[in-house]
Amino acid sequence: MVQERAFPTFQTAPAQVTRAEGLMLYQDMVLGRFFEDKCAEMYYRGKMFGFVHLYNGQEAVSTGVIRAMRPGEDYVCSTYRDHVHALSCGVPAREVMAELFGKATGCSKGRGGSMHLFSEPHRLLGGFAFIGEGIPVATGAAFQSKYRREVMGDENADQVTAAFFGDGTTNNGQFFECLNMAALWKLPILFVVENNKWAIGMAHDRATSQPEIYKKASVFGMPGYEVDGMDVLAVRGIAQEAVARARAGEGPTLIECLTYRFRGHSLADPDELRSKAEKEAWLARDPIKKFSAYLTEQNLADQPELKAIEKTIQSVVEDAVQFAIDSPEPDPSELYKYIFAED
Ligand SMILES: Cc1ncc(C[n+]2csc(CCOP(=O)(O)OP(=O)(O)O)c2C)c(N)n1
Ligand SMILES: [Mg+2]
Repeated sequence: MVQERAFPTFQTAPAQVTRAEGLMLYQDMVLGRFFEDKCAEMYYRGKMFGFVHLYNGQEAVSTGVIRAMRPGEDYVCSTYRDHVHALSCGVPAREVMAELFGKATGCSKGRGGSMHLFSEPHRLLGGFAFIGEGIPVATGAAFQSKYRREVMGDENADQVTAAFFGDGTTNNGQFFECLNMAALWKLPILFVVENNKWAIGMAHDRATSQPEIYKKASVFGMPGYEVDGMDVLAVRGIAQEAVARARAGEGPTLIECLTYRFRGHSLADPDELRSKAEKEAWLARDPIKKFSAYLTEQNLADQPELKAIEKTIQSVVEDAVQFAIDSPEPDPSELYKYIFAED
């Protein structure tokens, strides 16, 4: 059994939220969870093809970071585990579901599928099948913001970029090269590690010489934080600080979110390698249950209100499925369309 990393004492007090912010964060996490549960159902009913990687358990990271940014203006770069990042960015559930069904109405016009979600209006730079592939893309996006602002004099070019990737990916070269460049050029970027302890069936502690990933920031002279990735307010607090620093021209931040995926690596993974005890310990930290309890304890919402949100989201997800079913397949005569930007 993999030894459990001691849960650290986190540096920041939880961010204070208003009732409206709290409900917005709750809604976003519930959307991520319900959408993914529905994906599993549709996958096993043969509606989706290829690999489908779900995000259940990690919702506080997507919501905590992306909802601390300016959706539609700031850039987000994801991985193959990208559906929930897309939803937090504001890509409509209909367009994400249709993409997973390979339909022409999908956000990537049915050309991408699960691992290649993309949305120009929502500044979603992509899901990427290769691990680490998005890190240089995100670094480039951050570079262009800074270049437009400082070299071309565009004062509106103050966008921040967030690059999401897993623990396993931090052993790849792109991670180190991009951290170096981002620190050197003080790029406006958040490197967000979703440390869910596993890279498919490889335990993080067995694959890396220094399992505390946030410490790797220090060799680049960059701030590095570890945060409870099951606590949306803790993630949000750290993300807000990092976004403010990036926007002020003070450069990048590495944020290591300690989290866990509640399902197997992909829907094709029987998930037999992780121990029952480990899974149960992390299930008890479910970020949605934790935040629901917080909202009611703080009198920001009551149970019927939260149930009403869940009901609304359930219908959003059902509607997305119906939309995907009713949508047309891409037209084979348009196979070469959308290969170049001018299309
Ligand atoms: C360059 C490259 N090498 C290997 C793979 C095969 N692969 C797919 S997922 C994965 C593990 C990644 O784990 P992690 O970064 O922790 O992300 P998680 O799946 O846990 O979110 C690997 C090695 C790949 N997709 N790309
Ligand atoms: Mg991982």
